[in-house]
Amino acid sequence: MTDPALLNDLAHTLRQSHAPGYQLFERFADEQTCKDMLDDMVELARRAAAEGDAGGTLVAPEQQQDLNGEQPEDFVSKIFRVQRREPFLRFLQRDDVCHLLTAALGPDVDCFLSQFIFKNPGARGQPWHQDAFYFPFKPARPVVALWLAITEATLENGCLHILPGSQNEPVHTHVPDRRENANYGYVEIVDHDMSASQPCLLQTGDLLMFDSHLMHRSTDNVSNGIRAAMVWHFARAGTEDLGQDLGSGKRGGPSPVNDWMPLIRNGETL
Ligand SMILES: O=C(O)CCC(=O)C(=O)O
Repeated sequence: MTDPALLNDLAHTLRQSHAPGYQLFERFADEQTCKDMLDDMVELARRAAAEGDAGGTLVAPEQQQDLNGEQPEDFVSKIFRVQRREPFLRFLQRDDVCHLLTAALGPDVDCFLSQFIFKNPGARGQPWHQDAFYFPFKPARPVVALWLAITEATLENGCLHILPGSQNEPVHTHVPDRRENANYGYVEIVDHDMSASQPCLLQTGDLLMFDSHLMHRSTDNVSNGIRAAMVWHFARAGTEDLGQDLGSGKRGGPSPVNDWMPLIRNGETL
């Protein structure tokens, strides 16, 4: 485990205006942990396809039509609401995850959203956005994400690109992803200069932590292999979810992908 004092310092600076708005923790998870997560999601995708039982999760199909594959998981974009499943919960219960989250958010933390991203060969990237656009919360901040590389992330297989310093921006206008067959919930910032963006080239097990206002995107997977990632989002306990379903474009109900799960109380993982 990384030194708790160091984790504390790194997570603490996440939102400071002079900081880049993100932090990379190399080799945070081991290969077996990443494999366990992928295996669990493959099994779930197959069961959901065969029996119609997604076990309380939400399976979003990849909308891009030119996909090659034989197994159900080859056609999945994301699976939401997975944080209560064993391999994911085990990760969230790590002491160093607790250190990171309490340093960034304080002693009482909920995990309110989780998504496993398959990003199969041919899958579309997610356009420039700020996660805060999807989170109509009171208070609106602090909210942070943990993005775990389940496989290597490269320029070819569609790694993340981030705009350092953009955590200082307000939430910008997001327009619907204009591409044909856009994936569930994809929207795009078109009123900001992204020319200073940087690609996040990651190894399996690398963890990226970032602020909900940080602008980021990912590109299409033009490689022959999968680029998988697991993403969790966290807010302070007691945060009010004002419940607009922005993902499906409907208004007035809670987002079907959110699942508020108490995780840390008084600095201790539950
Ligand atoms: O990993 C990706 O391809 C996109 C993920 C992303 O942008 C997000 O989780 O907000």
